[in-house]
Amino acid sequence: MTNVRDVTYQLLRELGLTTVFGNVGSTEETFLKNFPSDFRYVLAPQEASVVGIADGYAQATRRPALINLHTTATANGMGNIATAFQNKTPLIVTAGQQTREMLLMEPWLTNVEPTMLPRPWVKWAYEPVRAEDIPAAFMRAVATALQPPAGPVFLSLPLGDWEQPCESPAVVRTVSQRIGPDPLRLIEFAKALAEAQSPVLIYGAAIARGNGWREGVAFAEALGAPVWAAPASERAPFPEDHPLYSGGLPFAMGPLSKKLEGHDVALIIGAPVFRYYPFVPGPYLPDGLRLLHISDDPGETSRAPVGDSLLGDPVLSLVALKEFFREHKPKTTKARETVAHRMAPHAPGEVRASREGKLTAAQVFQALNEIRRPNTVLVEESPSNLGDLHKEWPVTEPDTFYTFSSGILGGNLPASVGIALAERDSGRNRPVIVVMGDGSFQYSVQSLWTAAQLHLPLLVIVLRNDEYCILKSFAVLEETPGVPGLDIPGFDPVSIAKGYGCHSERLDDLSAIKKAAIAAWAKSKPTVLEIPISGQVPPLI
Ligand SMILES: Cc1ncc(C[n+]2csc(CCOP(=O)(O)OP(=O)(O)O)c2C)c(N)n1
Ligand SMILES: [Mg+2]
Repeated sequence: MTNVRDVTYQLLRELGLTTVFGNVGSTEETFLKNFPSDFRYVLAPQEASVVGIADGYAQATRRPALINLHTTATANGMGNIATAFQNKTPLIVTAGQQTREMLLMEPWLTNVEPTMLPRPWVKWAYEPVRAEDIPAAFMRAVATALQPPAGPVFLSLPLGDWEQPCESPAVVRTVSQRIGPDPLRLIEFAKALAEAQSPVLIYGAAIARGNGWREGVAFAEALGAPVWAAPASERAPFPEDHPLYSGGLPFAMGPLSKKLEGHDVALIIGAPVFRYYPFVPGPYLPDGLRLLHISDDPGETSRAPVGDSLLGDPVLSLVALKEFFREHKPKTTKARETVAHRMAPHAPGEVRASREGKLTAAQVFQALNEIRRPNTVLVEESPSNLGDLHKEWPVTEPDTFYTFSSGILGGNLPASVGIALAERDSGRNRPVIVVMGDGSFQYSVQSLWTAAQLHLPLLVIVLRNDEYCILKSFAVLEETPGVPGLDIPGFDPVSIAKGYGCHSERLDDLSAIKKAAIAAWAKSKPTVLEIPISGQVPPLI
């Protein structure tokens, strides 16, 4: 007689979900009992790391990832679940639940309202009403996670359900992952662009997620319009060495609208309108600019404060739009200005030695850029140094830049672990580097243990300025002097990293940094380089 566990594992096998990213507790052991040898369990010693690793793995493999967390302790992973929701990463988040026999009186580890806990950051949350509904609930979870906009879903699974009889095999279904754009609306958009005197394109991360660099370049060249990256893009949507590339738009109203002055039609595709951060008053758009918007996320198309939207897959839309421009004479072949600060929403500093005698972040990035291969995958969570990073490290190949779409720290270090694992699993074996602020490094630092246990040659750069520098910039902008808690002296990243099983050094010399970075990618364990950098508070905008 087969039981719920057998049927569920067979379904997972058929769906190709044979890696479980997890952190186990008593309420999950019944699911994991006699763990099949064709499955792999990737343990991370804290839930935030589990979710972040799975997010990176799912993004890098372009496949859903399966997560198993511990009942209410799912809450420890909530920040990264929220990030995955905004990253549009399909994650099947599961968690054990106390046994149905005792749930009514709420024993230890009861997930009291399991479908409420992860909201609003999951597309669907469910606890099956009957044990034998679990396999079909998994199938529905996968279908829901994959359909656009993709995102995390949550299943709460009572621990006593797995041995329950379940006679029929699960039904395996497939769903499509792209929604075609309305052809009539597309004609309207194409006409507006063709008639424009000075069109401009704004490309978003969804183009990268949809593997659409080629299609994005082809359309931009056919139209002959400069291309901006949407503000704070979590993926690079366009080659940053292309002559039409203009840089990243700032993430504040006034400054953003200033950048678009002089254009009469803008098309933003695959991003929200717009991703802002500080409130800098100003118009959404400059006078005389008509905004067109394409996204496959109805949340984005409905909450846009300005512009006319079209719901549809960004890459399919680019392909369809290009057809209208076959005979078109491109208006331009070059961006108007040379790129001053690429994707970054705030300005880079100068590359020069600091007065304190410490290296600047820009010097470090310049050195790393010199020695890296073009296909090196860069992951980033280094808030105050973003401008310098994008200036010194142009992203010129697809799928070589990842960061979070949420601003919730703690997602990118574990994501880099998942990405490095995906590089190895896929056989691509591209080098992976993650650049972390010393504050950001702390939030999901446990993921280093997983990277060490998996023998991943991940290079982690920790920029040590002993402060939450970006918040000092914010305090200047917001005119809030005297805020406590912005200095973080006394951390020892090298000891922390060694404690998790990584190779680690503190380096303050550029040639030593270059040598250590090259060596890191040839190692069978992660390397963490702590690099003291000068304290400079760059302007936020
Ligand atoms: C989980 C989480 N907690 C707190 C914050 C608020 N926050 C934003 S930036 C920042 C400091 C980042 O410091 P660090 O990584 O050292 O970068 P630096 O600004 O020094 O470059 C903090 C605490 C956040 N965004 N996410
Ligand atoms: Mg810092």
